[in-house]
Amino acid sequence: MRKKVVFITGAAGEVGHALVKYLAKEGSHNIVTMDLRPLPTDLDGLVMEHIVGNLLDKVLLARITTQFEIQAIYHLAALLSTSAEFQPDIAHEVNVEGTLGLLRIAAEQSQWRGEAVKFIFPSSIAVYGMPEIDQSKGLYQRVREWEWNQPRTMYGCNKLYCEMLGEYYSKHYRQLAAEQPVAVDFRSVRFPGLISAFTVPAGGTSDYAPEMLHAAAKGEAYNCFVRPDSRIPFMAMPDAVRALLLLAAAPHENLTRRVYNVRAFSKSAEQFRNRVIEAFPAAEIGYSVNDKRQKIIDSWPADLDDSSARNDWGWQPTYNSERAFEEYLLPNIRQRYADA
Ligand code: AKB
Repeated sequence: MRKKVVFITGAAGEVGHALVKYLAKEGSHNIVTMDLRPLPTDLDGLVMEHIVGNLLDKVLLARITTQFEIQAIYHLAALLSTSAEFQPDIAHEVNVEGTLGLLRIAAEQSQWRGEAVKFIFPSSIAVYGMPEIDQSKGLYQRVREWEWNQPRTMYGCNKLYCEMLGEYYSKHYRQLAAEQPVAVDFRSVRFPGLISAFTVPAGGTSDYAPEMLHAAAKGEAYNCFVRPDSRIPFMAMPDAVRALLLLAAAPHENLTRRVYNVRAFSKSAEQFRNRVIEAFPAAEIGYSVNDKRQKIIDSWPADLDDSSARNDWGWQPTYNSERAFEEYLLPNIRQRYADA
């Protein structure tokens, strides 16, 4: 008998780390994880099995599908926006081929079980590409899901296309077959920049905010790579995990879309810097603008309209900016570096 599991890819990454902790605490699922790296040691004992391996390894994936009955997939593995620009071909392989391979597995397992496998996919604000006119971010503040879907990065293109693949596997897969197969239950949230107290991101373009905060907490100087007026929305990591879980748990009939914007607060780099300095008055935070990364941030909206998520599945962030700093980021980050 195959064991029923929830399968998490990219489990050693930032969101994976937080999601595994949460799901393990909840205790209602067997968790199987996969990543190129071993799991961080603080996740020891929390999962049934961790597989160190490559998502593109078809033999390994075949072994996983033979061994487990997958009820839900949280597909978190991805090369983020800055990394992907250095290796666009690899990014395409990991971000697109990797996702397609998992959608195939989800489709196959849905047939086998006679019940849809849930496929939870974190997409990104990177799917947007604001027009290159002065003040465009000021003109179009809270962008809705279907607006400005003209990404300027490989990562954004990959995420947008995978959203479409997810829709296809949910609604139109094998549409000409005599018998309709059981569809995959694909659901996706478009994340803004994420900030964790416990982990530091790697390879993203929204990384300046968490990098600034962690550097200040460690007593290290930091030069922010975007201009002071750069503004995008952010979210504290516990809210990111909550968004994934709330969407996964939402009754199917309540969903009017498969892809939802979520956001918690929108801040400029300078506002973020001021808040960090308020918490760590000795912090040395300057600016050393990288024009190329700046262009990426300029192409992302200043904020997102998340009203569909609020209406359909009761999305509401727990942490606005002040609560995020006071109740989650600062206490945990202070303790983290005091213990180090
Ligand atoms: C990145 O900066 O690439 C990510 C994202 C916004 O999806 N953090």
